[in-house]
Amino acid sequence: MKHVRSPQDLALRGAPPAFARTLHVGRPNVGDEEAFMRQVREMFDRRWLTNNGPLVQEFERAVAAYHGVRHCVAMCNGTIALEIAIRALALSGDVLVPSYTFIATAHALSWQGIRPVFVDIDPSTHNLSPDAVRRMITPRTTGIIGVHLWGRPAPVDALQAIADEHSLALMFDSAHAFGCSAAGRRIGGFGRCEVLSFHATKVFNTFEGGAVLTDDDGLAETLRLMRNFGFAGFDDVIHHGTNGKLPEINAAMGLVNLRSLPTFVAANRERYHAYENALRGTEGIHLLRHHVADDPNYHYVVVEVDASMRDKVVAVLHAENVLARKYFWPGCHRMKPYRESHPDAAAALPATEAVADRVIVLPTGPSMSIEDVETVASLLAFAVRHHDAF
Ligand code: T4K
Repeated sequence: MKHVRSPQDLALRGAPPAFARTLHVGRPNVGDEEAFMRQVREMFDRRWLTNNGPLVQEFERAVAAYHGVRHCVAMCNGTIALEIAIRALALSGDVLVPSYTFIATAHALSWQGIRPVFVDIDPSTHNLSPDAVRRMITPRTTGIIGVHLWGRPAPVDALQAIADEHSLALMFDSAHAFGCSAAGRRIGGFGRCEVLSFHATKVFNTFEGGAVLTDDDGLAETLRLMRNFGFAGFDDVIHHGTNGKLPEINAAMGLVNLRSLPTFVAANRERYHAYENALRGTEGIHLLRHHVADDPNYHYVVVEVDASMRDKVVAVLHAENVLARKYFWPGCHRMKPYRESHPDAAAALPATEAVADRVIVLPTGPSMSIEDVETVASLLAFAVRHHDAF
């Protein structure tokens, strides 16, 4: 087997790792660097660096058109975009969220005095379970935040039906889902609004950045006011607000990367299928598959192994310079702030607990060759087969 050695040879026991350079989950995708530099030079000539400059406006139009929505309100990162969207929707009391998500989804609520109520997932999709959502609704509930985890669409229709039935606001954390579709419908137009992240590690990045997408004109207007301290003119503050503005240089990166997005997604797709082929039939490794009707960005390659071996397998991969990640272990409800405020949450989250103990996210993207993918898959299979030896 190419590059894969016996347990005695593995780096854990002192041998050099399989990869001379580290393979990261989330290595940034960068489009045409020269085009970016040209945009930056023009930006300096204009001396317009932030606050709704021409690049931000062009970027917002492009992202809105790409997602087929009326409004894209760009922000400085996805977390601030979540916070501002939550406030603009006037959520309060309790809001239902998955625990199996990045911590920002929960923090965006608790940061503003709203209690995240952690809801279990469907273990086959890693997304919110509509039945579990129904069970957790109380008179204190004001909203639901669905997460399209790994770019797999959340159960958008079922969540909307529940929200309508109980008069709850529904929004989505779509940080992973740039360019994804749910059965032919592009992510971006579901619920009252959807929130994107353009962090460096995402399929589409602006260094840091985020946005709220919505078809609601009134909501978009409120979001725009809130991201700029509530200013309606030079001297006129008509709304509470904060500083959520996206600088021009980030928008320049976004405009350049948007042109290369099809290339990034094609590279991800090819690597996903290479993993699929290499791991087909391998006992003890389950690759999370996409629904045939969806059109994913393939940015996260997610496998599950038995919980008893997961950490050992990750340690072997790390020793081989494959920086696989245990996203999103241990689940938000087990992170210190929520462990303290939600001591009994685990009882309602059996699928979350099981999945969080099983998942490994593998590196992918244009910076890896197909041969790299095959080597990582071989190492993974090897580590699973021999986990008892470590
Ligand atoms: N909702 C969800 C569901 C999210 O996943 C996120 C963010 C958000 C909301 C909030 O959006 P933002 O406020 O971030 O826009 C990361 C990211 O910081 C975070 O953006 C992301 N989700 C989360 C899934 O992952 P870390 O701590 O794992 O990332 P970091 O900085 O360690 O980078 C991961 C790997 O990427 C590293 O091993 C090295 C590599 N890397 C990273 C950077 C920044 C590079 O090679 N180059 C780089 O420039 O949290």
